[in-house]
Amino acid sequence: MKLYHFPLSGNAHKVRLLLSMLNLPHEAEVPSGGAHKSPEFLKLNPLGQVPVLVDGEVVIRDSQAILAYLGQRYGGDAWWPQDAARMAQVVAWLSTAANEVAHGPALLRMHHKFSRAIDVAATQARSQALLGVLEGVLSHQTWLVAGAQPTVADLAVYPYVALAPEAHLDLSSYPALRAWLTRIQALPGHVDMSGLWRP
Ligand SMILES: N[C@@H](CCC(=O)N[C@@H](CS)C(=O)NCC(=O)O)C(=O)O
Repeated sequence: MKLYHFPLSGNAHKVRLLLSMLNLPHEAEVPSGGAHKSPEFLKLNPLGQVPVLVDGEVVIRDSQAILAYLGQRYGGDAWWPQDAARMAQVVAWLSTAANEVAHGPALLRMHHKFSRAIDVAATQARSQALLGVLEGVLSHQTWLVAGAQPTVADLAVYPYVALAPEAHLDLSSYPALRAWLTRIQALPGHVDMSGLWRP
């Protein structure tokens, strides 16, 4: 298996986490010098973005899609539930990762860390609204999809929330959310990334 990633990409970090937690051997490659826009790379991902996973003949772009693939193929029922209702709950959080998280904390981090021009007030408001929703959910359950074990939903949402300090987001008024971050960081196979919130 081969993962194309950037070290500072929260989307790639989701995949690094699951590969490590599932103990799946893989090589990792960082497309450097704009190689992610080269004709060769665009054959793997026409959007010219990381992460991309190549598993034999299978090529998958998009962090959420990769989590679904790895969870279903290698993770068993715990990471990717087979029950239709629970699977739908996982997919709902994958969708949240691609929408509310991407347009909230992830975008705010792009602004503060990489000087991306954005509507800061609107993005802060979206981020705070999301953190409030997560706090509410995690106040009465351990994982984003209720159950004894984490699913890929947790890994999809985790990186850009855990990177809150780089987005200049204060987590002090979200105790349940902070406890969830700590639980994820305590999972066997958790891998570090620079900029992550720590208790
Ligand atoms: N929806 C995609 C977004 C991927 C994405 O935005 N990748 C960024 C790094 S986090 C990237 O490769 N940016 C380079 C570019 O767009 O040129 C996913 O979840 O994987």
